[in-house]
Amino acid sequence: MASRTALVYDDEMTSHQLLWNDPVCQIEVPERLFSCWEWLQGNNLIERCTSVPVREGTEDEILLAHSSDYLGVVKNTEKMIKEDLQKTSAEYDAVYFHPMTYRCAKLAVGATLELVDAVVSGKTLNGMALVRPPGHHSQRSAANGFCIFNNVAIAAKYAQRKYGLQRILIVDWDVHHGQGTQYIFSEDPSVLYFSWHRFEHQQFWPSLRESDYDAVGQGMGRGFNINVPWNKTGMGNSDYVAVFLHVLLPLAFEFDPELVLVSAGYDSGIGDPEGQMCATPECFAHLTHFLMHLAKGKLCLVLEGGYHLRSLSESVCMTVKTLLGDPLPCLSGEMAPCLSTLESIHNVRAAHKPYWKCLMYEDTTPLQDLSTNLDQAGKAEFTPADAQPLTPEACETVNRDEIAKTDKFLERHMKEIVFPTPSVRTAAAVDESNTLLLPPSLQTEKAVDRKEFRRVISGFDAKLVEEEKVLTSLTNMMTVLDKIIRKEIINGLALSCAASVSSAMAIKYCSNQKVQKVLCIFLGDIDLEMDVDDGKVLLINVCAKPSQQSSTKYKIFLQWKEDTETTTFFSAVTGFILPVGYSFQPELIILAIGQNQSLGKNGISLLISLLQGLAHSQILTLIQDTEVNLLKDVVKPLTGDFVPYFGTTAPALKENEQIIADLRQQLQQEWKMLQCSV
Ligand code: Q9C
Ligand code: ZN
Repeated sequence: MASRTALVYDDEMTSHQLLWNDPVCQIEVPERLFSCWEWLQGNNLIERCTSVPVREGTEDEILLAHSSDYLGVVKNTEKMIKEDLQKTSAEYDAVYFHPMTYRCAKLAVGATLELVDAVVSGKTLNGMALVRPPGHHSQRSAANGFCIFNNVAIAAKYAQRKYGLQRILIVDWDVHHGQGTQYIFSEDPSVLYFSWHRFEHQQFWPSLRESDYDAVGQGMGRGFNINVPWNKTGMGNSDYVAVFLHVLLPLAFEFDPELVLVSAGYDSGIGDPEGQMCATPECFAHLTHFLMHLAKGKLCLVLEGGYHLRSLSESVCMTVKTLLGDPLPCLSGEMAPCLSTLESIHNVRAAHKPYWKCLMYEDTTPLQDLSTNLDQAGKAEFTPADAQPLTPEACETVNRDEIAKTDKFLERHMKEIVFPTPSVRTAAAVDESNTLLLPPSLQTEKAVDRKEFRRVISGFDAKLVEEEKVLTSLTNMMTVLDKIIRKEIINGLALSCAASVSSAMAIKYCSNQKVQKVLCIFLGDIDLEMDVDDGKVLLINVCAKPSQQSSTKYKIFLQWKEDTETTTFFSAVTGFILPVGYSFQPELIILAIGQNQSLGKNGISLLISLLQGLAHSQILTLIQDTEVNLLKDVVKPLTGDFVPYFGTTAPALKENEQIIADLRQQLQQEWKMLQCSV
């Protein structure tokens, strides 16, 4: 059976290389590809993917995004001697040509298009192309920034032409601005282009005015170009996730793409000499995971930059593992975006307010140049030594030391964050009569009678549990929960005749088993007082009836109306539940579905799927037996077989959005990832 993830690679693309001394271009080396491949091999990831052979992109395909004059120029370099190659290279900014450049650039295009074919045709669900030279700086008639042909731009045009796609999202997480891609689609509303990039108030290369947040697209394309400038270096996991949650995802869900292409540059990762950012490899697992929830999962990643070999390779492995559906490592580090990030988020949201329904109730105007005056806004610390000119030899030494430092950090770090994946993903415990509702592939658990279980149960109000039926459903639940805690399974589900009692007892059991932090999301009416006062449990109750109690740090009531629009649902998930979850950093999640929950099947599936970015994907789902019709919608995301689809959405009612905005306002000092403004 073909694997769900395509991998496109050919080592011939390592033959393009720099033939002379050039300090600007020397980081773009063939080892970048070799290294990724070796690390994928070392992690046994290659055999888990569907291998797709590369081909050359044709002239017609290249002409989808480039002029024939420019194609001619590149073609001519094939026969050139070194001096002429050097001369042609000098006509462009930060580019080198080699006799094999034309061939490799054609292979990079062809590899990308083969990936698009595999994914759009449905042969695979998603995939990655490891290519050189990269593409996103390349323009209609110009090479730029190591890029010859714009692989991703050509891919978008190709997918439109060949498959008639009407909405394509391009996510450019490379640390540089893909100005080439921006130019190609700036007037095109059928391609939504998102790029974040090191900008430093236009001081950083390519230092363009049009890389700022107020470049939103032109003509018909207004609103379809999203730039998030990084005005400081040292941005890390929380900054990246905050921008995804508060900028990219809301707009992307509303845009409703049919295909997602990623300009996957890893120079935004830790240790990269160009980016000077701090995002650790597992961050790319989370970014990938978020994007897997768009376009029915059709996701194609194409390598762009990334110059620290180990950081690049670890991050590529994280990306591919996530595409394959493996559980995600937790994000490390304190989860709070820095001030400069908040300012950028605020500004992009304000600039895009006229074009997107999900931003229509923002009351914001751009904060012009605020962070220049905010000295505390930055994260990275620079010693004066960084500012002094160094001799080439001294530079070499500093660089070598820097590289080694990150190598060492990553060696330790990856050991800390990755834990062995249980061989069984999902298990379920339901009573006999409901076993038939489960897919036959699912591992089913028989309740076991254990001393620890009885101890937990006996600690509860006796009349709650005197019934035989209740007792069985509680033991069912604890059997599954216990396996999750012991890491024998990743996630599980249990039917319960009293979801409130089951949740309370699951929480108690976790505490007995020394699980430090539990996120409990309860959908529907809770009919008993839940004790969450020790700070180890965070309870979010999404419930139709307005709560008598007001929300506190560890007990949050989110009022939900039966007819609440999908738009509001997305903003509740990306703008509230996930930010709170990412701030809390739970070790385990309990999701309970009780009576009178009003989210809808598709919504519940999406929520369960996205929550798997937290807590090493360890999640116990409890379903009240009256809601047994939701079983299928719970199992799918747990087993990794959920393909989200919502279609286009209507604008939200202000009063519904207001409920979320008020809660965010109230809690953003406690849960810092909720912040989306300064
Ligand atoms: N003073 C990619 O990451 N730096 N390209 C130029 C000139 C060029 C990066 C500095 C960086 C190009 C695909
Ligand atoms: Zn780059």
